[in-house]
Amino acid sequence: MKQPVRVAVTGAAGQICYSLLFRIASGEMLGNDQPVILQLLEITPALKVLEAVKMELNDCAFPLLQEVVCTDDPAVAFKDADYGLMVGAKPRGPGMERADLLKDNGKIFSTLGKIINDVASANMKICVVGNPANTNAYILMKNAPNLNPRNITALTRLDHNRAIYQLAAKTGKAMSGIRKMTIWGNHSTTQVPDITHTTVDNAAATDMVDSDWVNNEFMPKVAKRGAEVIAARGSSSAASAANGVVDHMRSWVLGTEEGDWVSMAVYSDGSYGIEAGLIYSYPVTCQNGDWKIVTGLENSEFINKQMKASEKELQEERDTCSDLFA
Ligand code: NAX
Repeated sequence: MKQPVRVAVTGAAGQICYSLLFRIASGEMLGNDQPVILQLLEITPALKVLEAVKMELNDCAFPLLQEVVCTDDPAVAFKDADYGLMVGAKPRGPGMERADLLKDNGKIFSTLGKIINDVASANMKICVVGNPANTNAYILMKNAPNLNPRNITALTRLDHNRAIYQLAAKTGKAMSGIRKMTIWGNHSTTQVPDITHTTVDNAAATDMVDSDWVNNEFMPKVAKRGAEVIAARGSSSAASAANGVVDHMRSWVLGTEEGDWVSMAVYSDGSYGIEAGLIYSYPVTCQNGDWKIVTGLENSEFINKQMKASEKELQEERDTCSDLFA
């Protein structure tokens, strides 16, 4: 039996976590031979609900679940954590500007970054989910200089999976035959869902659909899918977001499949002309617990322009929050 690993999860009494925690405990995220200790963080008023989540986790009798810690103290939640899933954040309320959301949630991530810097292992692998995810990851990174910046990532796998579904639905092919989907940029409506290099049953996706559908239906549909779910459900995507986190971490820790890649928002090294240091979504392959940006892809002028627009949005978000990091 492997040694248990510690998974810290914030916002643990919320919607996404009500799906996510059970899938981590069942072994779907880190492998069905990997025991886990869950270290769950919530704000004080949500601790009672969190206790109920703990009761339900225990009542599942998951063989891999060794312990569940519930706390409102980030220093307890992140102590010696091997993985950090940063879900906790405020949702955007009525009449709230994007800039207000940036400021409010940015503060959460600057505070947590400082605490993580002191108590967590320098090798802790982090996935930021709370919005604005890329910029929150950037703020956390700037406040946690002891951490390896390569280990601070943000979630765009939900967008990636949404894109696979849209292409499968359009072509009438199985999702399992789709490889090399790409989401570039920010987890926002400026994201760039890109099928230029995608294959469907080993054939080029671009030969199966016309560019008018790609540019005017597929791209906006994927980028605005979150809003479509909110409009139908009354609250934001939860189970599919949790599934995105499971996929993101599983690919990172256990590796991507030969001949495929996944989308992750990672620390930019300047690839594809994007400012180095931004947390930007790229196609990546993963092996031995590390990710690598796929290089050398030829992009059209149209895609390049969209990628630059998403980079610009990230630069602006960062500049709005510059008081939250040195
Ligand atoms: P909920 O409002 O259901 O849950 C959030 C939880 O976080 C609440 O229980 C709250 O008490 C807790 N929380 C707030 N501040 C905290 C803090 N400082 N420390 C610890 N916990 C704290 O939201 P949920 O539906 O779970 O969504 C969580 C976040 O994910 C939101 O910011 C949402 O916008 C974002 N999303 C990100 C997605 C992505 O692909 N990156 C997609 C889904 C989702 O929109």
